[in-house]
Amino acid sequence: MTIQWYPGHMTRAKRMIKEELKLVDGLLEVVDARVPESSRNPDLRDLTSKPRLIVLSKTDLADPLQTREWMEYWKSQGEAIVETDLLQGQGLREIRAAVAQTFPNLKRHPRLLVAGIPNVGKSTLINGLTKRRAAGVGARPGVTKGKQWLSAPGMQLLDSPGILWPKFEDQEVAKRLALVASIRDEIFDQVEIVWWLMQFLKEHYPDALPTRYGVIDEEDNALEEIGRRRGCLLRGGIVDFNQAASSVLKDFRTGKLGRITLDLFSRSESR
Ligand SMILES: Nc1nc2c(ncn2[C@@H]2O[C@H](COP(=O)(O)OP(=O)(O)O)[C@@H](O)[C@H]2O)c(=O)[nH]1
Ligand SMILES: [Mg+2]
Repeated sequence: MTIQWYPGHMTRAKRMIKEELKLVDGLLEVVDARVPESSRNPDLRDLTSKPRLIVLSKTDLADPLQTREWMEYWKSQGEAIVETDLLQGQGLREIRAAVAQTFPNLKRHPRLLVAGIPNVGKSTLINGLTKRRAAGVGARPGVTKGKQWLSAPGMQLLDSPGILWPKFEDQEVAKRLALVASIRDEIFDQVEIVWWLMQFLKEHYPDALPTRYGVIDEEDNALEEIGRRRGCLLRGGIVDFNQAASSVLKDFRTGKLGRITLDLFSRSESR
């Protein structure tokens, strides 16, 4: 689903984005509301000074209180930002209004690039704005063919999204990005990132695991306990940790553990 980022990939992605940015009047930067800080690209600001609208995606999966804090903070920084639940088509009208407001004097519809790191919802956004049926959603980013413009009400979109590389400034950021499937989980052992998630939940969302799996008495063996309760068993009744981890991961990604934000506003160090 996602691509592995080697330095060569980043260089190529950066070159492509630079070319794409020359063709547009501005961009829609898609950011996952569960990782509003970790899923932003640190170099984007240096690449262009063209107008940018931040589109916060997947707010249906994120903690609404955290989303509000991040929104208020970014607005106080002068950023234009819209929150969306793209699966429900929520926020599209607000995006159109914000775009119209950003380019009041343009004689034609503004041309925009939809950009973001993998899996944040770029294709879903393009489909929503252009009212196309789910073409290419979730697909592995492929080779870009000749550029075309897609017409959408009030704007023109470049046909393929700009794929940004994530920042790997520390292992925690990388783990959060793996949890939301923006980088390949194979970078880590799945048990390791799920273990990290469970510690995070215990500290910041203490009801999440008990609500889904029941109260866990033995904290040290929490994953084993969950595996046993979910029937993730090998021959002889031994718990299959990989299966248990992948079941917790799936529950997190589909919102079954509740609405959770991994980048907590209060703990952010970039402010
Ligand atoms: N729950 C939820 N899922 C979303 C939302 N937007 C996109 N998705 C899902 O996230 C996955 C990745 O979306 P996609 O548009 O392919 O991301 P891209 O890699 O940035 O183009 C797909 O399974 C989408 O259905 C959203 O707002 N809420
Ligand atoms: Mg895509």
